[in-house]
Amino acid sequence: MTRIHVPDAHRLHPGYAHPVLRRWQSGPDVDPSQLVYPIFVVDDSDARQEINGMPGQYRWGVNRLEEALSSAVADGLRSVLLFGVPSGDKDAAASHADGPDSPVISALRRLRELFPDLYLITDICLCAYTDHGHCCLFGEHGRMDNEATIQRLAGIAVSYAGAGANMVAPSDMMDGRIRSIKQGLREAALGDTPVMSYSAKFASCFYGPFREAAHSIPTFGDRHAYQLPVAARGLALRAIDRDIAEGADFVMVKPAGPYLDIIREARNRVHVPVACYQVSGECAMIHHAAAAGSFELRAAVHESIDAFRRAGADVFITYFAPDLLRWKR
Ligand code: PB1
Repeated sequence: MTRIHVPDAHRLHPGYAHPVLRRWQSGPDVDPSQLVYPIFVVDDSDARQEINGMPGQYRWGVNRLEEALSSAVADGLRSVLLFGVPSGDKDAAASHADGPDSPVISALRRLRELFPDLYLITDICLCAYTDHGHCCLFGEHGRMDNEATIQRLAGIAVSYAGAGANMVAPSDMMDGRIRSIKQGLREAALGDTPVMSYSAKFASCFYGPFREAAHSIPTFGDRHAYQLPVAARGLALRAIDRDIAEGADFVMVKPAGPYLDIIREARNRVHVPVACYQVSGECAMIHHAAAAGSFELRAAVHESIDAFRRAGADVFITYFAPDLLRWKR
């Protein structure tokens, strides 16, 4: 057979034959300030509790937050996302979310002392604090009360912003919560607190380890009535548009890996930074597969973050943030 001639215009190898060129082809690297580390805080001030199903992650007491974060902050961590995990005191109104001894409020005050420059984001939701484990309040007919819930969420956002949160991030998926939270912050003279909306948040099975960590498994039913159907592209884009229209300063796609298409569409659609959340189940998958010898942990983590970056994400919420910063060092 005669030798095939490949025209120069079809020859791609020269463009990535060298590591320098492969770097050129891959776009800018992730800056440490683009990483956000989710962290769990509990009522027991001296706690350091391992989390089954989330290798390397712990529930921390306020007195152990320096131990939890000092190394990552020294490596360049700029931002954390706080999740409160109460030991008890759960009720239908999620009262402990912003009560006087709220774990999040205590953590905000301690972190402000420990790391004055650390950017503190608080998750805003009810599920860890309600006795039914849902992200909403229920009305007298036992149905989800969306309007009562968004009012409650606004109150929690005001409490957290007043206690020192730099940003609030509602993960509840109620309709109209961005407008409600923005109004509540404004009326409390906290209107300069930015809101990152979990706009495109899907009813994913990949939250399993988190629900174990946060003791936030619903006592009945599921969250499919308010988290997006996993294959619902149109609803995700409508939710993003709506939240922007209501004043969201940032939007998020969650989970990240199985939703790269939504990240890309969000990036092309909006003019605000797009965050993605590599959730507990995604991290657990990578950990367990690496432990089983399927691939090298560091390579898999970097590849996942590169995929989010290629899809257009600007902010990366990931439990691997401390690892990425340590490896970068
Ligand atoms: O890492 C994770 O799995 C995140 C889970 C996420 C936190 N925002 C929620 C998912 C869920 O349990 O439905 C918590 C919802 N407020």
